[in-house]
Amino acid sequence: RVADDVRCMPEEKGKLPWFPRQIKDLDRCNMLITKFDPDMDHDHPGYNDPEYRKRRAVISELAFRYKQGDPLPVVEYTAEEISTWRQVYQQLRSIYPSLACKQFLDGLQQLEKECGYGEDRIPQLREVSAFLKERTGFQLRPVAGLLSARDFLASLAFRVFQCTQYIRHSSAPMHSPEPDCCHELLGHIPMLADKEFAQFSQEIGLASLGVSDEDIEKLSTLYWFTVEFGLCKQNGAVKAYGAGLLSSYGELVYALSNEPEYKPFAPEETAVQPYQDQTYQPVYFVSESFEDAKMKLRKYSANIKRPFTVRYDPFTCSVEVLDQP
Ligand code: HBI
Ligand code: FE
Repeated sequence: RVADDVRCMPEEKGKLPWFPRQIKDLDRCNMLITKFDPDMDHDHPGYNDPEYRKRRAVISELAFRYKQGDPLPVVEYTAEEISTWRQVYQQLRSIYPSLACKQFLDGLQQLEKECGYGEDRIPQLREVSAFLKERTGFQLRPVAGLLSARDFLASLAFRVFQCTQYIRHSSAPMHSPEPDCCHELLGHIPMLADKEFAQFSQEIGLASLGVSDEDIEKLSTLYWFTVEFGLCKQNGAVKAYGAGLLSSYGELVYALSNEPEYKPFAPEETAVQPYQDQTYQPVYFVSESFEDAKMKLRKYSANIKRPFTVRYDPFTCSVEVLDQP
């Protein structure tokens, strides 16, 4: 019993927070944040729909039971779920060509050609994960909802993307308070098929391993303003690459209108910018390119205090810890 209590202690003084060393350890990175889930959040569009909540419980169970290395669960989506997907797909697809960055458009085109993307069916995580693995080495694992920032970022260190498998409520196809498969499959997956972006994502993950809660907060904010809501310059125009934008018609149009404020991506400043998870962002950060963003992030990460350095070994899918005192 004592050992259990110790393991559950948040962060003891002077002790490093636990972090995964091997891909198998991600089975322990499963701390969910319930603030937006349909059983807890009274404003969730599915809160008063027992059928929806039952369906969510079934899909959650698949994620809870999943262990690293298992085949990804297949969900047979209902006609109502596919109809929600179709509405989201059609509406967003029509504005991508003018507003999304080139890497996103390339990725989406490949997914449509080779991975069954289209408005008529919801792609299965299993086929999408196999597709990504071939392109960039990223793979998916199912997750039941919003994860703690520490656990979510840690999985990126192993090129594992924790991916929800349920869909938003049919009464609100254009908005979801929490990540759902529309957000993951349309917002994140096309970007994760890009080598440079995949590298950027893994580096945020590696930078997060074993750091303090304050540094997790900063990295999480960096993630928010890049991977979720980032803009970048391309041929003199500003385009979207953030998944939160690319999965929300309203915010995508807003972000690229002349209403919001733009600032250049600068990690020291971006990491402490207050952000919004209830409505549109008041400010967006614009990167010169992914190469540039990656270099700036590297410089920032090198300055985070940590009594060791980490190196990812792709042959064993594990993290080597060096210079530990
Ligand atoms: N959990 N399932 C899931 N999906 C995300 O995109 C996600 C998350 N937890 C935290 C998070 N994103 C980010 O906002 C950062 O805090 C890392
Ligand atoms: Fe996301």
